[in-house]
Amino acid sequence: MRIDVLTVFPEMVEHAASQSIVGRARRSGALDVRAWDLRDFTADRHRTTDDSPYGGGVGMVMKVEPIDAALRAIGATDDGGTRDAHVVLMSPQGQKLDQELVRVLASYGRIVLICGRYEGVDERVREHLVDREVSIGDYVLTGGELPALVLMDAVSRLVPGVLGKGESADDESFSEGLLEYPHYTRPEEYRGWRAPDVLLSGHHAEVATWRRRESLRRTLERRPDLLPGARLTAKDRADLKELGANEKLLDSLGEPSE
Ligand code: 4F9
Repeated sequence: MRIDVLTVFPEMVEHAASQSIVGRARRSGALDVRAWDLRDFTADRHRTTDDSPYGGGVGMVMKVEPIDAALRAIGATDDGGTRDAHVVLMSPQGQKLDQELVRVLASYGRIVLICGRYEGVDERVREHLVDREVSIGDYVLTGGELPALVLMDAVSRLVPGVLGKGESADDESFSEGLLEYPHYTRPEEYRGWRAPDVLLSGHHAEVATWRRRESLRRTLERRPDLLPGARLTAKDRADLKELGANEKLLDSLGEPSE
């Protein structure tokens, strides 16, 4: 998969995307990530990417021309404006990123992430140049670079060849729509804090049952809003009832799977 990032801070994106699993995937060829400096697509002596807002007011607005020029130069759109990539504007006004949207974005062969700044991006970028706007949550940031890196991280781990064999299993919990069960590793006891005996028992079936129940317990306690969208068996429902789920919640669950 190819991911192009348009930004006024290409070093920030380049640095983050050269580390860890994304960095390894780039070196292996599974991912082609390119950070572009919007200032390289300006035509004036000062390489201006933003300007004061028409109508007055504080702050600056990101200009449309460098973004349009960059999209054409990198082959994301042709001269007729036809898109050869899925173009995303990182914006607090966009659709909230969740694992379902991550899967949609991972299905494209090529995406372009445009990093705006909070004061704003010329509305014509939204109107004519992008396919969708994506937000990573309801808080104000100084720019779209960190959101772009969050999106890239989440999408990359679904691209074939990015995760190794041992790394890839853990999408399961979220694809089931539940929170992860608790994890423990050595030592068995630390300052009197013991790891649960069942995990040390070597009984694989009991471990699996315990983990499923803990996933259900956690989701019920912390994120009950996830339960109606989760894949639940008849046994899961019975466990939820035993864990104290109320009637209203139990009624809101879909038909059992399996
Ligand atoms: C973008 C915040 C996406 C949340 C972009 C300032 C942003 C953002 N999600 N904030 N520029």
